[in-house]
Amino acid sequence: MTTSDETPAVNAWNEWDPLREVVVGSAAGACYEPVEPGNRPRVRGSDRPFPTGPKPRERIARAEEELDGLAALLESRGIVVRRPAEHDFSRPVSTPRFEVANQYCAVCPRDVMATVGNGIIEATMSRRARFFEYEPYRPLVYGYWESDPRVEWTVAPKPTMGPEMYREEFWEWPLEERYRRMHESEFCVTQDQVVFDAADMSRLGRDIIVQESMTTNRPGIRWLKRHLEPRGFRVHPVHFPLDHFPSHIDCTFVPLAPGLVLTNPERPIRDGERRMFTENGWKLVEAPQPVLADEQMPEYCQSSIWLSMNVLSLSPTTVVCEERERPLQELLSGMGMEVLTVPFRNVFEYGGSLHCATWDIRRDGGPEDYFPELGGLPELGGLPGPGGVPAPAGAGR
Ligand code: DAV
Repeated sequence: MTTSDETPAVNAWNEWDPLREVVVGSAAGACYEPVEPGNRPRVRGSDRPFPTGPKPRERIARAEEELDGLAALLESRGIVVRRPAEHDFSRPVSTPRFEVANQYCAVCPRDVMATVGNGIIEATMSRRARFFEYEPYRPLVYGYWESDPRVEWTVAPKPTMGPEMYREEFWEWPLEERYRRMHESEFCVTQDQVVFDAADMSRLGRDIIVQESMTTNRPGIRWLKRHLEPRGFRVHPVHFPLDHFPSHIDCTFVPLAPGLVLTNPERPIRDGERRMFTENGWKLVEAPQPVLADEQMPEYCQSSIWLSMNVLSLSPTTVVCEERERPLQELLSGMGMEVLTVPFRNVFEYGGSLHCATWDIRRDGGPEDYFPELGGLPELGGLPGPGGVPAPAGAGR
């Protein structure tokens, strides 16, 4: 891993600057996600029990072929592509506080790993089966960390994932109850420990938005705030009250370029939270209806049809979309963007599409302020970043 003198080995400040290096997930060894207090996977349109253990070889091969296809497309554009190490997901996890029969997969690095500026953050995760999901990425993390002293590596505090961390009755609430509670942001995880998945975060230069969800609680957001604000970021919690099962922000609110966010028409952002964007001249553009109806989604897929908008930006003007999502492709081309496509539907049952299945390591660009009207930008510090100077002792709060 060699890098130029100027750009640190790890450098990504937003979702859209020109992409230079990326990790693409792998379906090798993937298992069905187990039923656990933080997750009740269901077979779509059926009461059959959800399968357990390793996924069949052919299903894995179909997904891996599409992941390889994405990797090849990115390489053809001159982007360095890395893949996770092998990991035995069929092994149970047992800690002093819980046991789970098997793990999940390394298809979605986005859920676990975040690049924020010149730092890598490993999320706490919110589900037992994903407790050790950082492991397949560790050889890469060591590589980046060893190759460049400017790279900061942070592991967020692991929660116990014991029974006290979950509110199991959440899964039994009837829809009316959920509707009544939609503004409370109380889901299957309690507020007693720090919990977040990396995919609830979205990077907009010096501003980071974090969705409160089934996979990220208020202490999780507080931890990110207290970690990132002394390093020069502003961290903003965001909410999408009409999403009754929120998990990961990247099928809901997807920044594509400075001043431009693709939004989910079924999940508007909470009123007061929209202002930050409109007052800073940002445009929120609604994604078109996805081509697949709910009953056409793969039967083991736990995500919504809005995987359609889970796109990967290669630059502010180039975006990768799923091959069959024509309405979205037309919208984006109509806005002057170059749209690249790959088939990706066999990846859906592994929890995500193009954004979920990638983790950007290096993009051009630096710590821009895209929200000048917010004011009160903290000093860039802590990280020995582009300025090269670490923050003075006591700069944290
Ligand atoms: O809207 O179905 C999917 C998130 C995938 N990691 C949704 C969220």
